[in-house]
Order: sequence, then C-alpha cells, then structure tokens
Amino acid sequence: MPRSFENAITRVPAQTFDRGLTTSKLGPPDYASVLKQHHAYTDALASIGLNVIELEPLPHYPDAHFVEDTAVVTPEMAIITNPGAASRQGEEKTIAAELEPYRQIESIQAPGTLDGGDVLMIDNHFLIGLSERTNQQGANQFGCILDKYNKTHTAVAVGAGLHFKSSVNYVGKNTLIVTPDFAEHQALKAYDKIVANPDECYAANTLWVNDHLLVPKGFPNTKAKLEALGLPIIELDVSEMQKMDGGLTCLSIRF
Ligand code: CIR
Repeated sequence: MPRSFENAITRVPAQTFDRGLTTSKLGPPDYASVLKQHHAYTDALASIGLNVIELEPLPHYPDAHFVEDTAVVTPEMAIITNPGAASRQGEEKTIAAELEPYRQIESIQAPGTLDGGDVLMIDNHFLIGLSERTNQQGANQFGCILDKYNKTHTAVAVGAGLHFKSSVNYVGKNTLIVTPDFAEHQALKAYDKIVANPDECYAANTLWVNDHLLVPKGFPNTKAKLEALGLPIIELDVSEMQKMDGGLTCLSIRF
C-alpha cells in the first residue's frame, strides 16, 4: 500500500519572485501567472486529500516558495536542511517552526549543505544527490541521521540539472522516472525506469503523491509513457516556475 500524506506545506510566491536564482534562459516570469499556477498547484494537492498549510510570502527570500529545499520529512522526524545557496540560508528556520509541532527535529549544520531537492525518499531508502547545493559533508550528516532511524541511503553524483530530483523521481510501483543520462545508472539498477524523452527532460520532475501523478504540462510523449502506470494524472502548467529552475516537487513539503 503506497504511503499516504496528510499535509503539505506550501508558500505563496513573493512579488520578488523574479529576483530568485536561475540558470534557465526562458525569460522573466510574470507574477500574475506565477500566482495562478501556484494556486492551481495547491488546489490539486487539496483535491487528492492533502491539508495544505499555506505560508505567507517572504519577500526577502525570493526563492522561499520552493519550500522543498528546506526540509525532508519522514514519518518519524524532520531533517531541516542548510540550503546550499547563500541567498536561501535562513529560509529553513521558518519551516522548522512549522514542522516542530508534528515531528522530532534534526538538522544539517555548516559546513555541510544540503537541499531537499537532492533527496529522493523511497520508503526507508534515500537517494542523496551530490550537487552544487549538496556537499559531501551535508550528505554525510544526512546519512548519519538516517542511520539513527534505521533508514538506508545511497549518494549519487548529479552531473546535470540543479538538483537530483530535476532528473530522477519515484512514481510508485518500484518505478523511477529519469532523464536519459540516468537510464543506466548503477545506483538505480534496483528500480524499473520510465525514461523521459530527450527533448522533454523537464518532465522527469513529476510528483507522485497519494497515488496520483502530478505531471508538468507540455510534455506529451513522456506523459504517454507515464500513463502506462495506470495512475490518475493531473497535468499542471508550471512554466513560470521552470523559468526560475523550479518545478512540481519543490513547491511543497509533503508529510
Ligand atoms: C533555486 O535556484 O534555488 C531556485 N530558483 C529553484 C529551486 C528549485 N528547487 C527544487 O527543485 N527542489
């Protein structure tokens, strides 16, 4: 039986949204469209049974609505991260305060850095991407915390894309959706794979939640492959988030 989540923390994007970090060359985001897309996203989460805890915008942190990077929550505890980008450090404190009533709190300490976007939780096993945001010390600290709770992990180097979950996500039924460069990766050999089309790599950032698939709009070939899983699909336009290197997984913390 797939794990079911009760809650999702989200944050309304601030008007300063366009001052966030980005490597994309997709042009400036439009704030009204950002809000509309964010609203459709929270509506989708609510429609599949999640209680959405929506936080106020944080204008001094233009990336703060990408809440996933600040915490990883398991059934037993929450690991508060130390985000790898200097401009995002401090976001995690506001999230720790939200999670304290629900979970035992653990945390990553400097000089370790880790972004939640680099952590893929598959039941009690965790894949941890080593990226420009998550360093070896951060991954080691994360691994030590997992050990305490009898959970296992594997570290994986991230070659392309911002985070590990820009390229690899779990979609239920022992299956990962991956970009072509992860199709034959040794660390992922225990899983079946759906490989995103080479011109649709962004669709690898698909979110499996409460046995539904939230899929970014505009990637029809990869969506057709996901349909073979037989799960209900909710297609969402996140084109404005993509302009800021974000996507479906990073807009919420599910627990
Ligand atoms: C950043 O560069 O930190 C943000 N502009 C995007 C973060 C996206 N987070 C994620 O995919 N987990």
